[in-house]
Amino acid sequence: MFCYQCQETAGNKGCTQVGVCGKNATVANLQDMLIWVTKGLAQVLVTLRAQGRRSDQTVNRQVTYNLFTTITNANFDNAAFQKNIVKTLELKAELLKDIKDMSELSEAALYDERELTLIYDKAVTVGVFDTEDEDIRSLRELTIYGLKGLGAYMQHANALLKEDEDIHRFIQETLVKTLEVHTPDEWVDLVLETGSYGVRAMALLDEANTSAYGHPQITQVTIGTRHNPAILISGHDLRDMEMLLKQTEGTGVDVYTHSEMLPANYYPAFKKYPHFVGNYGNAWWRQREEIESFNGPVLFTTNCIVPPKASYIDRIYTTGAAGYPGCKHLGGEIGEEKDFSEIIAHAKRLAAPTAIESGHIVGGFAHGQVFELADSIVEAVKSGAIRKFVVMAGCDGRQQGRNYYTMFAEALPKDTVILTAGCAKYRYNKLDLGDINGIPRVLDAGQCNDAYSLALIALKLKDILELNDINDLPIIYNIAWYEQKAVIVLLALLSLGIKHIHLGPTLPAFLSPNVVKVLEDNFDLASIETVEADMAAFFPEI
Ligand code: FSO
Ligand code: SF4
Repeated sequence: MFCYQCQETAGNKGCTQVGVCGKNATVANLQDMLIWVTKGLAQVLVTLRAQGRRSDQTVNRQVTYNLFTTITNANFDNAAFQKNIVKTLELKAELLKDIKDMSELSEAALYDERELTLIYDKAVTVGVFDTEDEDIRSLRELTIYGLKGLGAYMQHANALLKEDEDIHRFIQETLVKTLEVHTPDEWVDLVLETGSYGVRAMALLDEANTSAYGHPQITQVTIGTRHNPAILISGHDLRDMEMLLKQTEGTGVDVYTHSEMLPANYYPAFKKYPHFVGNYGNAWWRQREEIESFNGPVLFTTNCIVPPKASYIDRIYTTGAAGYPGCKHLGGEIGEEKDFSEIIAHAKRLAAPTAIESGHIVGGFAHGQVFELADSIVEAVKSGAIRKFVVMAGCDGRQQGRNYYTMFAEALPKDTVILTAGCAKYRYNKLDLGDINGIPRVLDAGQCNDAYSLALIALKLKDILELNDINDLPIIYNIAWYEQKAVIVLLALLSLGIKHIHLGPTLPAFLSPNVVKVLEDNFDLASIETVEADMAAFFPEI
């Protein structure tokens, strides 16, 4: 195996024996294989489109699902990958029958060995090192990781029956390009184009979430517990959240969110459920202790799963693209009502959660809510009460150095406001950072995909303040990344022309020195240093 797709990769170089995330070599190889056969499927789809054939939604969704399921910490289940590879090959074989001229097709498009031993043999021969040149490999993998994040956001939008054929077309055409030879400049263009499709996918998901569940509102989220048995739900899929809340209604089972599901508390449609208590715990990497004390079953709708301890593995359920061997997977296709009766019955047999915190945290500052507050925010900017906004969106992780983000938030001048989205917020959302004229100093827009809200807020401020360039805004960017959804968020911001982004806690191992140089030269992208050094760089006037 060789995997370097996430921030915690071994030695910031690559995982070669087993993943720091807990992924074993077999799963890593099968993930590479799934990506490779998906590129083949994409080429068949692109060829059929050129022949004038309309694409089929089921097949388009198979492509995005395959990308999604290989994201860090989403799925550790060998059997699930085997099944998906075979399914992809079957779909491709059917479609190949309609291709008139196969002479231009790649090995990935023509490959059709469905026997497991042959799949395993092939799996060790495909992957990151398919590309020899270090810089091209870097740009190619950057594109693929962006597509994985894009695929994840598309699936969540699809779950709410929102579609965009053009995004599917782009994903497939780009997958085909990753099989081809292109110049470094063409790759850089493709990376940025991937970012602009990332903006579109995040917009689609925003539209899917807000049209189904209303616009997030300022909310005081309970972080304490009640005395009923309960289910903890984690991940990003709001449609799963809705189904769980409906099916637990009147059963005596409470529902709490964990990690990236926290923003579900901000949606009007979910507030009406009296058994939806609030949020339990922190970011994904704290789950081993927090699931222990939660006592009840846990539903993972996406990443980030940490390999469960034997003491609670029987309480873990997965759905959608998530999976873990030995844990019950609750199935259901897009458009179907999933059956959560088993996890609900399980919850009833278990004790109520043990309290680990009490009180509230505040969030719900997505674009709709912030636009409602626009007058007071603009007033505070114009009067100088708010000196700067600091975008600290992205992911949290278990690396020790990430306490940088807590210290950075604490060290910020008191006339700054943090704008956040994603699980990075857990590093500072329970600090008492106060407010500026009633505006909290931490404004949480929601999940990592809600970084889209932060972009909309920036664009709106640019209009109101009558600025020509988004980079003239009093906004600084200090973003934390962990996995591939953060990659598409970063590419989306770059595609919007945003410069001077600081990225940490380390720069991606998959960026070669030359690619880092291109990003530095064109976007002024920088890594983080110490809190003191970064404070001095961001606030030279102080
Ligand atoms: Fe976090 Fe995990 Fe949203 Fe990621 S829970 S790290 S970028 O999956 O998805 O922010
Ligand atoms: Fe290593 Fe990250 Fe890949 Fe897991 S996802 S194997 S931790 S690089």
